[in-house]
Amino acid sequence: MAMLSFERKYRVRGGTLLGGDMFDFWVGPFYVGLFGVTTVFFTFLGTALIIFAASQGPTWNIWQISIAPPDLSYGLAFAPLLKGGLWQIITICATGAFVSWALREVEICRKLGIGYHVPFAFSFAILAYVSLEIIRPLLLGAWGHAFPYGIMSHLDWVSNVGYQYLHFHYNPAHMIAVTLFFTTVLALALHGGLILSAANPGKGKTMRTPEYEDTFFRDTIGYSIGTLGIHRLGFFLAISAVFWSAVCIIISGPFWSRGWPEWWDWWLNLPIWI
Ligand code: 07D
Ligand code: 07D
Ligand code: U10
Repeated sequence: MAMLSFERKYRVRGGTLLGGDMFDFWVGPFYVGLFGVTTVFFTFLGTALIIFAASQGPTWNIWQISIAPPDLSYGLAFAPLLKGGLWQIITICATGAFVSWALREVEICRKLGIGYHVPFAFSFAILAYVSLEIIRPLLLGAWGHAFPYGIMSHLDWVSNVGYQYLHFHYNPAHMIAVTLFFTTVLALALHGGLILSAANPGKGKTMRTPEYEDTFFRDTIGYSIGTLGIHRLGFFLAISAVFWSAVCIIISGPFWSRGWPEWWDWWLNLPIWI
């Protein structure tokens, strides 16, 4: 890919976390870095193992391929390759690839002299994944509690785990997470809509400045959070949604093993009713 005219200015040496300038170069549009190499290593190994595991299974149907964690009876031990061992190595590769990707983002931020907000946000997605695949199974004492790698089978896992707690919607942290996800989407729709309405008003019309954007919301709801503020809010909403998702699954099992509707009995048991 041709180098864009402005890239020469921004493609500077330095800012690496590890490895000095060993891999401090670009291939086409991509910055490499030591963590680019580790990303490629873990991704290739992980993907190859997924393909190998699929080759041992009953189907090549993309929707039905499923690489399951070991049976609960293995507890936290290593399992034979075809009995969940592959799942265990794939999990190491996936975690290695996600963390490498985040660290490569950090190096790029350092080169550009910008904040670490993007890798910080991505680290919340990694936290959610690690909560599901590592932290919760560790707390429950068996890798068999983790979700399997398969497009439909991971949905079966979500549904099964949901019904294990009778009615997952009654999980209070799930409620907070769902509300935050919905609010994130509302905020993005409002923001995208507002920016387009001012910056892209249609042929022949003049583009409007941020004061118009502020005024729209002051006229409508009496308050404008401002042009920087809406990005802070979006960032906060999105990472909070994922944070509360991690909380909702970690408490299910390790800290609450009955149905979630029952958790609300604390309300009926308040001394004020007696
Ligand atoms: C749009 C960025 C692009 C990413 C894409 C996903 C793979 C998997 C692997 C065949 C928004 C690439 C997919 C690399 C191929 C194999 C072995 C991101 C965008 C396009 N899920 N989930 C999907 C993952 C979990 C749930 C789709 C991953 C939890 C539900 C896709 C993980 C729970 C539904 C997918 C993960 C859960 C989905 C679309 C990891 C709770 C759907 C994802 C690593 C979070 C939806 C058939 C998307 C669907 C869906 C991937 C974890 C629930 C296959 C990689 C266990 C209820 N999930 N998921 O657009 O259609 O994300 O499923 O944690 O309804 Mg899932
Ligand atoms: C885990 C993804 C991490 C991804 C990473 C990157 C690649 C590279 C490459 C594209 C967390 C992967 C990258 C592979 C790809 C290329 C090139 C994100 C992760 C690191 N629920 N529920 C949630 C709702 C019900 C249940 C979360 C709604 C039922 C269980 C969210 C409803 C029952 C679990 C949520 C609903 C049930 C959840 C998911 C409605 C089932 C979880 C978001 C409207 C009968 C999961 C941490 C998330 C969770 C979770 C929403 C219904 C069960 C808040 C809106 C009642 C068991 N549900 N749910 O966490 O908290 O993303 O996971 O009914 O485990 Mg739920
Ligand atoms: C935002 C914004 C803003 C902008 C923006 C954006 C947010 C202020 C200024 C950005 C937003 C968009 C562009 C909108 C669209 C985005 C989404 C909908 C999000 C989802 C994104 C995707 C689905 C795209 C995913 C694509 C990826 C992850 C790229 C894949 C990259 C690679 C394969 C190469 C990665 C490079 C590495 C690891 C470094 C090392 C590189 C090399 C050694 C050389 C290159 C090597 C290869 C190509 C081979 C590597 C192979 C790998 C990794 C494994 C592949 C394995 C297979 C089996 C295929 O706010 O406004 O505007 O723009």
